[in-house]
Amino acid sequence: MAQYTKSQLTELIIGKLRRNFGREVEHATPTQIFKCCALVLRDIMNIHRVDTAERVREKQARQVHYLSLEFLMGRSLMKNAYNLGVLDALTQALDEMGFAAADIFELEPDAGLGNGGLGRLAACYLDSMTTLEIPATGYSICYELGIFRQKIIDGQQVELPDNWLEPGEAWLITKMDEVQTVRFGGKVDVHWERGRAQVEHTDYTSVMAVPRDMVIAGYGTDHTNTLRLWDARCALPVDMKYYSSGEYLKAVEQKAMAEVIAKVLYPADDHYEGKSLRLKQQYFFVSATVQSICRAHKAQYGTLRNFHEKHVIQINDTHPTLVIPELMRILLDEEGYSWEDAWDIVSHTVCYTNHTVLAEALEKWPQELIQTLLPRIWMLIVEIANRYQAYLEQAFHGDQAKVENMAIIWDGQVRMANLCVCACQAVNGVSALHSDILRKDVFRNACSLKPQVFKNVTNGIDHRRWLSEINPRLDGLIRQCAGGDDYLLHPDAMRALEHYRDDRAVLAELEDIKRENKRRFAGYVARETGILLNTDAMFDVQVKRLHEYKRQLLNVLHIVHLYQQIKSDRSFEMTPRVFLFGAKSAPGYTVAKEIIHLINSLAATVNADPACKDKLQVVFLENYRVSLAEKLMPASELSEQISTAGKEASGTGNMKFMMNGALTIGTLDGANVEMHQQVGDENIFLFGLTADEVIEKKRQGYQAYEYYNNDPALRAVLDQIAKGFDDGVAYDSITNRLLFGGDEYMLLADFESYRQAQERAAKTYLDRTRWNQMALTNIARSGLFAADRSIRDYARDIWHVPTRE
Ligand code: 26Q
Repeated sequence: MAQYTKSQLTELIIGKLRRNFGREVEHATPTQIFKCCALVLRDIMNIHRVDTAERVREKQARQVHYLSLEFLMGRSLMKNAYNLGVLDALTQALDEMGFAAADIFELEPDAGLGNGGLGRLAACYLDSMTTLEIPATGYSICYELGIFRQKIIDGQQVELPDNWLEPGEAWLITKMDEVQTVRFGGKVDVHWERGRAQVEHTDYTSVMAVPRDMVIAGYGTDHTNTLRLWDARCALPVDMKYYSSGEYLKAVEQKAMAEVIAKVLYPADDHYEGKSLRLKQQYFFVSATVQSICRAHKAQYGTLRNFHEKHVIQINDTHPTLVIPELMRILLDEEGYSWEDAWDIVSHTVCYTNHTVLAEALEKWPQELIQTLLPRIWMLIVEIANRYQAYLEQAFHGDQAKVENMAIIWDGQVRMANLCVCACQAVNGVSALHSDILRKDVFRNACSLKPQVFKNVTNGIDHRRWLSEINPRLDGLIRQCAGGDDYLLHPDAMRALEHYRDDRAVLAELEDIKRENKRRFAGYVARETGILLNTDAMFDVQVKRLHEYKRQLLNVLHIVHLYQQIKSDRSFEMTPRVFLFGAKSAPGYTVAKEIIHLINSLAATVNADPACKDKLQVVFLENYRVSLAEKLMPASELSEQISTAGKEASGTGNMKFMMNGALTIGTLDGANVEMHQQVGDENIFLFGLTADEVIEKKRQGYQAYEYYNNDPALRAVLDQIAKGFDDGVAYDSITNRLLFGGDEYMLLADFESYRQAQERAAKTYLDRTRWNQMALTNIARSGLFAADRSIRDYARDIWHVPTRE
């Protein structure tokens, strides 16, 4: 790998400053310095990019295309410097110019092009695919506004626009020579000529798709990949030509449609809404992507006949499903292939990852919407659906219940997951339990026909970012114990830490690292909010999107229980705790917003009560995002992973906590199951019903209020929440939902078990040696959750591409 020294970087940055801003260092603003750093690293990566592209072309290598409506990239400056091996040199160069590197890094806006888990997973996977030298491209939309900025005003969430492009677009390169055109609406006529269908599409609206590429650097390699973000522009300018030819309205329409498509990321996660703009976004990005892959392929091979040998398309949840009919369209309408030949290519190219089993998250589009917006795509979906239906009738000997369950079009709706299952040679879940549920429940009928299609790839995280980069002292300790930096490319090497389980010096160092990280985080919170965190207390953290199934409310029930004990018993002794929450709610999700309000009401009361001093503190952290998580994970001690068993597909926050030495309190849900397998009963605080028990209890007729009647502590907690706290806001709508609304996520059934697990955690925390040993074991065994492992699984079992050793 080419290396850059401090003085080389200084020279490059100063050069940029002069050329792009006409400034000398003495007169440069920090933002200008940030931009110049980004441009300098971008140049370096671009040189690698050209070489990589040439190598891939020469080798005629098989390529991965990762399609996702979300890439939650966060910040890139420190990450790119780290991967390029110039982090120290850059830090020194900045220092010499009179700027603190940390301050410059802090200026960068998060690229928040995602909601949560699914989007962050895509970002971690880009890093690993690149580090493992897989020729891969990510594709998404260049949203002008990423996930909204959350402000808490009077205890409630308010959404503000997130304008990340200034100065975030320093990383992007616009490729005007690779523009594609995407067609919407209009009329389609098919007529037959000499046995071949001739498709005529008229009266459509065109939108121009402009690639804005972000180069991705791998760690310890010159291999680079690209994240291609499609921007939407008007295909034709509104000019006099159109005014006079009667095309005036068409031109205005085109401009309006183009401008809105890439405007904003939909901020709902795990909840599907049948909005036509969302469908436009999906087709826009899918069509531009498929056209661009096909164009490059034809330029190299002159034919699409070998397309499936050279490309694999990974569909990140059902959001890019239209890639299936779009590729069919190109092979049939533009290449003139037979249906059978086209289907053979498509079905050997696409793979689908499912990220949720929640019924409300499964995408179903009204058929009229697809029909009007995408008339040709609709015809192709109908043909795929009819052929599949015929196959199912035969395979299930006319069992109508099964045929209906797997149908692609039913009741006027297009079911995207079934379209994926029909077309894909590989369908995978994201944790062992989740993949089991897919096989035995969600896709049981499809699985009975083709069991070999259904696979598991347990999620993973970029351990270089989520450990080494954000927790440098822990990184140092691991290097010391595991014999150097080998673990950065071989995460299993972290296991070596276990030899030091009884080493008092190592345990003391672990404790000291956590203490320093807590203080640093407390310093940040104090500067940003004025709130002083008690750093002697256990940092007990639940950060993730706000959703009922994730049960932030169960955490609240327990906190209120602690508060009531403090208030009713003056001599009540407890392990001091700071409860930290961070969560965005979908703007239209009323219950979730009420829960945020409740947490803030509770926090205000507890924090103002002298009885809680040095014992109990509750803080809601505003605007939880990647860059905040990076500060918080190293400072966390207890990780709350308390979803109703069977509902959280995997979780990835759980892995970030574990790698940074927090202990988990959790249910046997998602990847917690594998975590438990790794560390054993003694190194995790498990509680609650299992996924099977949840189902069994519902079958028997679960009655939430019986728990209220039979448990006085729980009753007191719910009564208090119904009445509310010092601010006088009542939350009976929330308690009524639990008591009389069925308590869908079974909080009351798990409350007592959760309380006991919390008691075990509190008690263990007082035994410092024991706690530190548990933390050490968790870190040592977290290698399984490195994204490198996940990507090797995909490469071997699904993509069939080689990886670096
Ligand atoms: C769909 C249609 C219309 C509008 C929005 C959506 C939409 C958007 C985002 C639906 C779902 C999502 C995001 C889902 C998600 O983040 N799922 C999480 O994926 C993680 C990575 O696999 C898992 O770890 C989490 O368990 C899962 O909840």
